Amino acid sequence: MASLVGSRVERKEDKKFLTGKGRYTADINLANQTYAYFVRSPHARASISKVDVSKASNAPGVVKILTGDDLAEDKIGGLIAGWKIVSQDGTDMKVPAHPPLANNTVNYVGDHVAVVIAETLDQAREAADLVRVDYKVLKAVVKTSDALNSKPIHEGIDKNLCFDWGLGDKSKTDEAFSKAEKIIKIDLVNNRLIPNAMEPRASIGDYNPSSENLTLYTTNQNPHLTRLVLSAFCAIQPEHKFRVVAPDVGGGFGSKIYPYAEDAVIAWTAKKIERPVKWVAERTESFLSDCHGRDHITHAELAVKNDGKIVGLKVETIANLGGYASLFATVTPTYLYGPLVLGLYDIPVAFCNVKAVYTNTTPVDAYRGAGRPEATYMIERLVEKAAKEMGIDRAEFRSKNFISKFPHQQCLVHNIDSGDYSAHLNKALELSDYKNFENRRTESKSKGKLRGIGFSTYLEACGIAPSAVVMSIGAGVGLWESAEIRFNATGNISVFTGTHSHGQGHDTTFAQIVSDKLGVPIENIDLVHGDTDKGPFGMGTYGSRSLAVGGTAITKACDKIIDKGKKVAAHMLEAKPDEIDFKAGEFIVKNSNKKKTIGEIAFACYLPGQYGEIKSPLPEGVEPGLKETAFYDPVNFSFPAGTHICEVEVDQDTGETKVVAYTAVDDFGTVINPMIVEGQVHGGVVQGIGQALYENARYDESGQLITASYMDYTMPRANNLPELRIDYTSTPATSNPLGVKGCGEAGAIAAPPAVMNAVIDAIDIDISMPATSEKVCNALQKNKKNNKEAA
Ligand code: MCN
Repeated sequence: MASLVGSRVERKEDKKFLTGKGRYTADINLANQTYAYFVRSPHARASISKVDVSKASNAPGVVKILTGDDLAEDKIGGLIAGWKIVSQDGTDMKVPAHPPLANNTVNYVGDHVAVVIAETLDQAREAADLVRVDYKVLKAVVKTSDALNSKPIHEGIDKNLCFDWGLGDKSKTDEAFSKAEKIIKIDLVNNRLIPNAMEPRASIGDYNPSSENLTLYTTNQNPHLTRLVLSAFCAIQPEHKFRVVAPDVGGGFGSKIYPYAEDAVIAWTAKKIERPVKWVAERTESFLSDCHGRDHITHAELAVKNDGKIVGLKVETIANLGGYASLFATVTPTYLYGPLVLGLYDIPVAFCNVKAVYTNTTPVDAYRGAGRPEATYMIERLVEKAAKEMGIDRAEFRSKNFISKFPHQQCLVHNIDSGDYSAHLNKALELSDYKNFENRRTESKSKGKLRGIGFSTYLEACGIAPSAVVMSIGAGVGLWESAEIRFNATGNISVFTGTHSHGQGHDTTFAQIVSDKLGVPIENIDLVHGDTDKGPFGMGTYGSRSLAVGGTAITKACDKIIDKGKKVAAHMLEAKPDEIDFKAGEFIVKNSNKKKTIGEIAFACYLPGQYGEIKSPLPEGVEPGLKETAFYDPVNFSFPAGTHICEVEVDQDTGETKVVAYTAVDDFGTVINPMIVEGQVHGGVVQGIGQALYENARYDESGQLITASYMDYTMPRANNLPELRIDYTSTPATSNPLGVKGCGEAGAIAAPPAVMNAVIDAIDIDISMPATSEKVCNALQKNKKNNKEAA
C-alpha cells in the first residue's frame, strides 16, 4: 500500500458537505421543541432598574420568560476568563462579573437581558418586543484609546484596566536603545474584526427529567471544555449527566472555542422547562454577539545599527477586551502576542508592555491567529519601515537579521526547534519574480496605476505548549490531547479524537496517518469527534494544534495497538513479541514468511476461540478486544514560518486597491495532505487580505455597532483576489514525532502586513488598515494638496 502521508487525498467529508447532507445544529429538531429569542440591550452601557415581563408573558405561545433574577435565584454562575494574567506590579487581573443574563447592568449593544421561550420562533420574537426594560443610559466608553482616561465602566476596575503586563528585560532594552545608531518608530492600529463563520451560532438544550440527563447541541470547536465550564463554573448540570454535542460546524475561526451566554441560558432553560429549547442566531445577532477579534493600538520602536543589524525592540500595546473578559481574551494579547513580537529575527533584547482595557463594545477573543497576527503585523511593518528608512533592500534587511541556527532560544520565551528562514525567503523571491518588480511598477505607471510590493516573513507558535508550562503562566486547563483507536472485529477502525473539525479536513488527514501507521485502507477508517459521550475528554481545535497535538495522540494510540498486536501475533505464530516486525498492516516473524494481517489480529482479539492448535490467540495476561487510548502532552509549540509577498495596484483616481499578485511560501514541517494545507493557506490569506483592505468593525460615539450587516461590513470576495502562488519548504519539527507544524492560521497571520506594506510602497503614504478605496483616495488627495501648497 503506497504511503498516504504527503498525498493529495480527496477529502472524505466532502461528499456529505457538497451534497447538502451535513447535519448542523440548526438542522436538528426535537419532539416537543420550543424556540428561544433573546432580548438584547440596545444600549452600549446602561443600568437596569426593572425588567417587566408581565405583558410579554401573556402573549400567544409564550412558555416562559427568564431574566437575570431567575438566573441568580437558581444560582447559575457567570462566564469566566480562563487564563489568569498577573500585572507587572504583581497584582492579579481585574475581571468583572459576566452573568449570562444581565444582572443590573449591560455593557455592550447586544448584551443579553432576558430570554423568551415560545412554541414558535415568531411567537418568541413578537413576545420579546413586549418585554419592557427600564434602562438608565450611561455614558459609554467606546474607543480603545479612551479607556484608560475614562471613568470605570465596571465598579472597582480603575482606569478600565484589566492588567498591565510586561514581558522581557526593560532595563537591558533601554540600555540597547541608548546605544543604538538608529531608532525606527511606528504607530499602528490593528483593526477590530468580526469573525463571520458561514454558520451562525446555534444551541439546542434537551433535558430528560427521568434520567436527569441534559444534552446541549451547539456550534462549538471544543465540546468537552464547554461542558466543563458550564458544569464547573455555571453549575448548570454535573458533568456525568451532561452531554455536549458539536455536530457539523460551519466554521469557527476561534469564535466558537468557548461557551457563550446563549449556551448557558439554553441549557439551563431546557432543564427548567423540561422541554427542548432551540436557538439559532440571526446574522445581525452574530455581528453583535460573536466575540470580535484584534483591536490593538501599538507604539513600537526598533533599535538598529548602521549596518542594519537589529539590537533591540520595544513594544507598547493597548488591547481592547470589550465589555467583559471572554474565556481566552486575556491570553490572546499576552502569551500569544508578546513572545511573537520578535518575529523570526535574532533580536538580543526586547520589552513588551500590554495594557488590556474594558470598553462598552462586544467582547474580543481569539480570532484566527489570536495575538500572532497582531504581533506579526507590528514587527513586519516596523522591519519594512526600517529597511526603507535605512536604504537597505527589504529582503536583505530581513535575512541579515534572521535566526539562522536551531534550536534557538529567543530572548523572550520561545525555544524554536527548527526552521530555515532563508530557504522560504529565497523561494518566495524566485516565485514572485522580485528582481523584475521595478519593471512591473513602471508598466503599471504607464497605465496610470501605482504599483507596490510588500513582504511579510513571519513566525508562528502553534500547537500550544506543555500543560505544566501553560498552567504555570495562568492557563485554567492543560493543553494535551486525547485519542482512541477502536478496531472493530471485522478489521475496520473508529478513531476518536478530542479535537474538532469544522472545515479543516481532520476526517481525511487523521485517517491518512492511521492508514499509514496501521496499514488499513483509508476507506475503512472513520473519525469520530464532537460528542462528549463518545470519545475521551479532549481539548478541542484552536491554535492550529489539532495535527501536532491531536495527530500525535493518534500516533501514540496506534503504537499501543501495534504493541498489543505484536503480542497476539507472536502467540499465534509461536514466536516471541520481539521477533515480530510490523509493516504495512502485517505482523511478520523476522526472517520467515510466517505472518498475520492486522485484520486477522483484530478478529482474533474480539473472537478469541480455538485457532488451530492454539486454544486462544491471546497470550496469558492479554485482555480481549483491540482498542487503545492515548493522551499526549506536547513538549513544545511547533513553529511554522514563511515568506509572503504581495503586489498591489492602486487606482489613483478612485483609491481602489487590487491585489494583483500574491506569493506564499510556508514551512509547515512535514505536510500530511498538501491539498488540504493549500486550502488552509488560501482561506487564511483571504482573511488576511480582508483585514488589510476591507473589514472593520466600527462603532459610533454612543457604542452602536454601525457595521452590523453585510451592507456595512465588507468581506473579501473571490473577484478581489488573484491566483495565489503557493509553495512550501520543509524543516520537520523535532518537537513531535510526525515532524508537523500547524498551518491553520498562517495565512491570516502573514497576509495583513504583506498587503499593507505593498499598499504603503505603492502610495508612499503611511495609512492604517483597512486600506479602503475611500481611505486611500483621501490620503492621495491630501498628499496632492500638500504637495501643491508646498510648491
Ligand atoms: N495539516 C497537514 N500538514 C501539516 C499541517 C496541517 O496536512 N503540516 C492539515 C491537518 O491535518 C488539518 C489541517 O491541515 O487537516 C489544519 O491543521 P492544523 O494546522 O493542525 O489546524 P487545526 O486543525 O487545529 O485547525 C485550527 C485552525 C485554526 S486555529 C483556525 S482559527 C481555523 C483553521 O484552522 N479555523 C478554520 N482553519 C479553518 N478552516 C475552516 N474551514 N474553518 C475554520 O473555522
